[in-house]
Amino acid sequence: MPSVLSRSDAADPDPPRFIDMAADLASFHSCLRSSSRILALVGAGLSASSGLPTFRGAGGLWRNHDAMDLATPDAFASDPSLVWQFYSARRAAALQARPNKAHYALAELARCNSQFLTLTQNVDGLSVRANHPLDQLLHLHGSLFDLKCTSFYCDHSESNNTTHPLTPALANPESHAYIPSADLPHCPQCRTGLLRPGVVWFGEPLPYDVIRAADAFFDQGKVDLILVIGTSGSVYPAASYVDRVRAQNGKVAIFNIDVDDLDSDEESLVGLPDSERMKWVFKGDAAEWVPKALEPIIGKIDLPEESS
Ligand code: BV8
Ligand code: ZN
Repeated sequence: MPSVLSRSDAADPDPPRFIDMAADLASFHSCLRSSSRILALVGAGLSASSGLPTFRGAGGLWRNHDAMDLATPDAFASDPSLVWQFYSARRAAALQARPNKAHYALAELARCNSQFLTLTQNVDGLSVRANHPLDQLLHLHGSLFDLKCTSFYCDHSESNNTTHPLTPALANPESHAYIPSADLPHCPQCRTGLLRPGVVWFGEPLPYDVIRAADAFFDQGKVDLILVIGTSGSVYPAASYVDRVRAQNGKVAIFNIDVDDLDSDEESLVGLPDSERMKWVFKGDAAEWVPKALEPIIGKIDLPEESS
């Protein structure tokens, strides 16, 4: 399945950066100034420079398990001990991490433009901790800090539970020991149901209210621009939002450290007058390039002092 980011383009992925990046930035700035309705689709690469592993490449393996194999209802049903150790380790890492400048830049753009909406595939909670206005932030795949009961007869769910560890048995992230279900997180309401992380697992539908809110944004008018930040665009339906913007002749700006494997005809784009240009590609760390790209609207972004 070709990723949404590749479209019958073939070019030398490695043009002389200096000139292009500066020229690209100026040309993108004029596009940004003339765009009123803006979307951002973000992925694990947004949080990479906050120290959190991505899904592809080395970060995609946890104890030799492919992260995507553990993020399924079947994995949880067959080995809740392993899956809870996986999610407990990710909760710990996310709690340790701090939002980076790109998280803050998107939050500031939301405050500057009421018609800006961030669609995050990330479950790490860093956009929330960067004070991104919550009514302009949709968690497509849930959150590590939401929990819900797995019992069919119980509808208990809770959000923003940052307790760590959730049970003493999950205290030691290095322990590979099997944890009996009795020592795994249980539902405080029905007392018998096993709790699970409030994330969307593969094969599960995205939250209905989230899908509806994203559709409502499209129904309210043309999306002029989508920022595609730190995502491989390999998971659906999240990746399809880029197609939807393209389908209505919206413009696309890609922020990715690994542009090389995303074939893009940068050369042929650079020469085009800005008004005709449909795509920008910023190769590099999102934490560096997103703030630069959004500067005309949000000004300079500084990280807040580390709170003690
Ligand atoms: C569903 C939560 C139906 C859990 C996640 C159509 C075609 C093919 C397949 C499908 C299809 N439709 C559905 C499917 C199946 C499946 C799917 O997409 N499979 C893929 C693998 C082919 N989709 C589903 O199952 C979805 N559900 O379809 O339900 C349904 C409907 C009704 C009733 C029943 C069922 C649910 C998908 C959601 C799964 N949950 N996360 C958890 O996190 O544990 S997905 C998870 O993986 C993330 O949320 C994210 O979405 C994805 C990882 O992708 P990225 O975030 O992009 O990360 P990745 O590592 O891949 O890439 C990082 C990028 O960043 C790289 O490009 C790298 O170069 C770049 N980068 C790195 N560092 C930096 C950087 N960029 C900038 N700066 C840096 N510093
Ligand atoms: Zn319950």
